[in-house]
Amino acid sequence: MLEKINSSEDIKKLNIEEKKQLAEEIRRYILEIVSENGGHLASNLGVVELTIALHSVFDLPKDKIVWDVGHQTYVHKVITGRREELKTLRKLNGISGFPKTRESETDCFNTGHSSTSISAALGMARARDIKKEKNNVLAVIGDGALTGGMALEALNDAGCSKTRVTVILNDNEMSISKNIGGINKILSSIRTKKGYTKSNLSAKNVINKVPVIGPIFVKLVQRIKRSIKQLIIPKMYFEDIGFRYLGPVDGHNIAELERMLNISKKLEGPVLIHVLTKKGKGYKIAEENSDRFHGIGQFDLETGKPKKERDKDYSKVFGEKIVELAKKNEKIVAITAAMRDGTGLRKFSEEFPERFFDVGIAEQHALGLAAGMAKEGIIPIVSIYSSFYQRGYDQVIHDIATQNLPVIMCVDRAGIVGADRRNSSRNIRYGIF
Ligand SMILES: Cc1ncc(C[n+]2csc(CCOP(=O)(O)OP(=O)(O)O)c2C)c(N)n1
Repeated sequence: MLEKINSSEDIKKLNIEEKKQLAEEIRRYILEIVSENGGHLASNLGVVELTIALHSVFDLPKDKIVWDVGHQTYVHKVITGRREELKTLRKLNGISGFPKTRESETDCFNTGHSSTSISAALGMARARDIKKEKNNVLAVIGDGALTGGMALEALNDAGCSKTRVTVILNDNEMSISKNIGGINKILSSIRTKKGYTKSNLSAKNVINKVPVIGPIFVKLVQRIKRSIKQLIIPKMYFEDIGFRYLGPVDGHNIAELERMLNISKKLEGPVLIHVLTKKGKGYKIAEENSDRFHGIGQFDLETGKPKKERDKDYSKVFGEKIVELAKKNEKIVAITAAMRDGTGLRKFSEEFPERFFDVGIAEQHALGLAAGMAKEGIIPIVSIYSSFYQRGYDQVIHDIATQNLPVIMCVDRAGIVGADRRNSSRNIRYGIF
């Protein structure tokens, strides 16, 4: 099946059973490549059905899909004519592991840093309206990336915009580690309320067909339903800020996903589809250890064990040292922006849970938080990858440096980094893990 797929058009010709088979073949293919080359595994295994459904319903490149972070686009690349090239992943001059507009016209926007997709999609949708065109624009964003301030700023703008744009929330309850924060709590409460949208939409379609009285009745019923919904689904956050909320939908059920996507196409204004997926889906070892299989080096497919043990690197030394120092000085706290394991802070988080702060993918906030703590005599150690420090540039200057506050900033993955050396002209990622 896989050999026959060279573009979205080929996907559209398949029936559901064939698509299911294709999903399994794509999983196997990605597993083989990533176990050999290293790469982002768990997130890609989680979006196989979602990507197939998106390509079944939408027409790329006319329709635009902006993938947040972009680490989950291997499936999209396989489908859009880059199946063989994917074998060059993480090799010199090889294919990029992220969307690259110069690689394919179906990659409509370059990503890498988290939480940019809703802004970009809204921008593309507004541009479409100005040009009086009709195409669909979507952002696919994870629940982790939704903790980033930029995503929340964009939701705020999109929600009241009346612009036809769709946000697909790929909710697998994980960032790299377990996702955190208040919005994640809202999502947890919605996750369990399956099937609301289904009854809501089908009832609306039937009643709407009754002449004159139908639409008035629909409005009344909707108002009542909305109040009931407020009771059933605590805090309809997305509807309250102006989105039409669809879901939650099983992200591994292609037929159900296609049905939801087709509904979204007919709706005006901003829509959010809440898709529930399992990180690492289909490869048990990754399902059970999705944090370790988020981004991984070469590993043995049978056992899931790494082929090479990690050398003692900066992060490891840092992780050991900070624990040693924290034992001697109880004012030391550690702050991470969703990168506990990558920055070597796991041991610290286990030994000093009350002095460890994972703030989500929120580098600006991490630095602002550290500034506040330092002002009050605490010793905050903030560890962020070099590339992501860019997000907190203003906070470093405005909140920390100009007030001369003693915040200790540790820069992980600075310079040219071993396994990250995808620095050929097409793959520059400045050392992002
Ligand atoms: C600004 C920024 N900070 C940190 C990262 C590192 N990072 C890459 S993916 C990821 C987790 C994303 O979680 P989610 O959006 O839920 O996607 P999933 O992998 O779970 O599908 C993180 C923290 C990043 N890419 N950009």
